[in-house]
Amino acid sequence: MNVVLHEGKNLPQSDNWGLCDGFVRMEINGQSWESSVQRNTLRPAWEDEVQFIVSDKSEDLKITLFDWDMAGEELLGSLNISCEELSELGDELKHHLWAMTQADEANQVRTSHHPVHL
Ligand SMILES: [Ca+2]
Repeated sequence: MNVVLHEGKNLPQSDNWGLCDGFVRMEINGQSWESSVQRNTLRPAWEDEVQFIVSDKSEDLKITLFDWDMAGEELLGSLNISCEELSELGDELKHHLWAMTQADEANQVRTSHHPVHL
């Protein structure tokens, strides 16, 4: 399964001396991937792509949004969506999913995917 991480918007200003340094971690079936860090912006544009090996469409893809900091990372929100739900999004337009994170309704991350091939 290929997942494309496009962009985020309305990220919180979580730094004292700056905006936000957003990055996203995706995990599924013991596989983990991290995007690049988009420094000092509330509207990051990652345009990163990752490929996961999926054996069961009912598995959840866990998408977690963080603010990068010198001292570590700060959790901003996360979302779980099953591969089945992703594949049911259907045509090209619906491949664009604005995923509302659960921790803060203002945090949004847009992902899209290509059809799941099993
Ligand atoms: Ca930061």
